[in-house]
Amino acid sequence: MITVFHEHELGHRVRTRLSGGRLIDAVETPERLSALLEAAKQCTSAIVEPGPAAMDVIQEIHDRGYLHFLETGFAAWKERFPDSVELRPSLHISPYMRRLPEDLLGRAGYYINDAASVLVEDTWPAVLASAASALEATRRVLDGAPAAYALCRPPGHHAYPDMACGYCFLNNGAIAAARARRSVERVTILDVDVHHGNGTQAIFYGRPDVQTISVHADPSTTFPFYAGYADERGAELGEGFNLNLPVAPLSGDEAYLAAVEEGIAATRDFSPDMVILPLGLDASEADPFACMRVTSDGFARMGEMLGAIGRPTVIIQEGGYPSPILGLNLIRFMEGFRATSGA
Ligand code: Q9C
Ligand code: ZN
Repeated sequence: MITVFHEHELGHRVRTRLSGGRLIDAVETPERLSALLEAAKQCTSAIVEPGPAAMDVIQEIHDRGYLHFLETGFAAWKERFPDSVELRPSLHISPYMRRLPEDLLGRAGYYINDAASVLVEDTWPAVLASAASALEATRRVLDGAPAAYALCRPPGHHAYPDMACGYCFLNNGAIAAARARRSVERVTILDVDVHHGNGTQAIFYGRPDVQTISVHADPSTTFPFYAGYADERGAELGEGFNLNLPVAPLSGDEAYLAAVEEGIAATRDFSPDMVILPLGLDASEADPFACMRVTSDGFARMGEMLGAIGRPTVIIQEGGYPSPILGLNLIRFMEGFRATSGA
């Protein structure tokens, strides 16, 4: 299996993170990508650079005004606040107020869900490169590779059509699914990041052609809090095609892998032509978010279980933050995946 990666993904250097009312060091850093890239060199066959991102596919998922804001918002922010290095709004829309204003700060609060989703100087090239990696990996699998790994950063699964959320700007997994749907009929997105794939769920909530499944820490205790519950099953034509599998916080391998197994059973029932696998490694026992206690052996077993689905698979990097075993967890996952899929 190849890894797809573009060096522009190493841009987008956000310095800070707001946690418990304190501004502390960021964790969604270029350094986490470097650690994953070193691991990918050890456990995949080659590192391949993607071609340019297909804007027409990105526009199938994302709103034009939002894309324009991502592309131009930081430069306009710099003009208004010359000494600022991070575009981070101090207010946001709510269910009670959701008009799109003209003002830049107003638009920032419209298009950005939370304090985690910060725009800096080179955010746009980084998010485009991240989506380009997802698209290139998808193209290779459509062309006959059994699997490909898109080393995407920034991650994507929290991003909505018109809203950045939880470090995510463009929903790489959804963009991959949109590309896949041009060539195949049925796609499953099976998300094992420790946080609910809320953006992905919303994008496909009314659709029966893209099944969305997410295994994650129970949102009643864990970000993104406001979605990801088991009773969210899809709407209208999409009813029954969204499956949430919340796991009690701080669970270990057995509980997390039991939920993954349930997701795999639902995938098999759907019988997709392609599986898109948003792979977060942040369920790790060593992850700084400390939501779950999955071990490196657990990631190896997860890889074995997911490889055994036996469908063409695009693995898309989501979360997973700096720890001494971040790279090891990717290596162990890939070893497991290869053992059962042959990819
Ligand atoms: N103290 C991904 O893993 N932080 N995003 C919430 C609560 C947001 C995680 C802070 C976590 C987002 C792709
Ligand atoms: Zn996550």
